[in-house]
Amino acid sequence: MILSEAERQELERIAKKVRYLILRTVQHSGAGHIGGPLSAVELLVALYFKALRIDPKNPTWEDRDRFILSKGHAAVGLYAVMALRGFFPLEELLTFDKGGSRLQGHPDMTRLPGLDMSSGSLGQGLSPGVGYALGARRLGKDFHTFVLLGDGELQEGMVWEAVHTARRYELGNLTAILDYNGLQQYGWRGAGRGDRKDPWEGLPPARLFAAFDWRVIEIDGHDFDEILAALTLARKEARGPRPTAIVAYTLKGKGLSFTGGKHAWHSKVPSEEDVRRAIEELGLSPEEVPL
Ligand SMILES: Cc1ncc(C[n+]2csc(CCOP(=O)(O)OP(=O)(O)O)c2C)c(N)n1
Repeated sequence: MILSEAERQELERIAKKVRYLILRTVQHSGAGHIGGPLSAVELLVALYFKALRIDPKNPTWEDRDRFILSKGHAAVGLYAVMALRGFFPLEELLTFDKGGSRLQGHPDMTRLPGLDMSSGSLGQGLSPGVGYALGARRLGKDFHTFVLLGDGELQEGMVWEAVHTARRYELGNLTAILDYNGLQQYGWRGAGRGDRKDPWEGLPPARLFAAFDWRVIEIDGHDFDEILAALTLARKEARGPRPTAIVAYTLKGKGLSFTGGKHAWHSKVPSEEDVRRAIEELGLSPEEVPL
């Protein structure tokens, strides 16, 4: 066990607040994603509250760890975590997806300090991750680069070019985290779109990363101890030649009875009633529901 009981409880409390903030923000803006952000909550909380070397007061610090949300449609989850971590005021979440806002529907690094890459066009985050990791090696810096991917986006060929390049340049200082919830925008088999097959059936991503000689760690992506153990291990061998892939098994829409495992919530806008129900299910007190 990596965490004390008190630390685990604290992280779980933060995760509940993040889930509420995701629903409230999307309900308020009238647009956004729910399922993908909810499945990545524990991964994002573990990164921003424990694993990443960052300073919210100095978001452009040269020696900070780099984090790229390659599954950029989960931006609202990242913003909720960054707000709670002190990068910007919580109320700013209510500007989400508005024209002049720093919090665009997909991350825009030219607007919000603290973002290391703009993303949203799936498949493009690992390549700049390779760039950061290679840059660190060439400059003799010890920051680590983490990239969060969705399983659907693994269908983009550019991901695999980056997977190959990272091993070819021996980037042990690069870690890809796969939010493997098994659902994409429209789900798969029998999900209302005919009989399309899960593209990874018979081709488990863990095996594919291993085939490129990455170090692969498989975890429960909602278990803070497992997540933090994997992130610690990934950083430990950063001087070595093998990048690390953390394959995190998750549930799309995790945390609420009406969203869990339901691809229909990929980008559905919650009603006020949905938000009220979420607050109740999460067991949040009035002070924990600030917006
Ligand atoms: C290149 C590209 N094609 C399509 C989309 C539209 N889109 C956004 S999210 C998504 C599904 C992504 O599935 P997955 O990577 O598994 O993410 P998650 O289930 O974690 O939300 C699609 C098709 C996009 N953003 N970029």
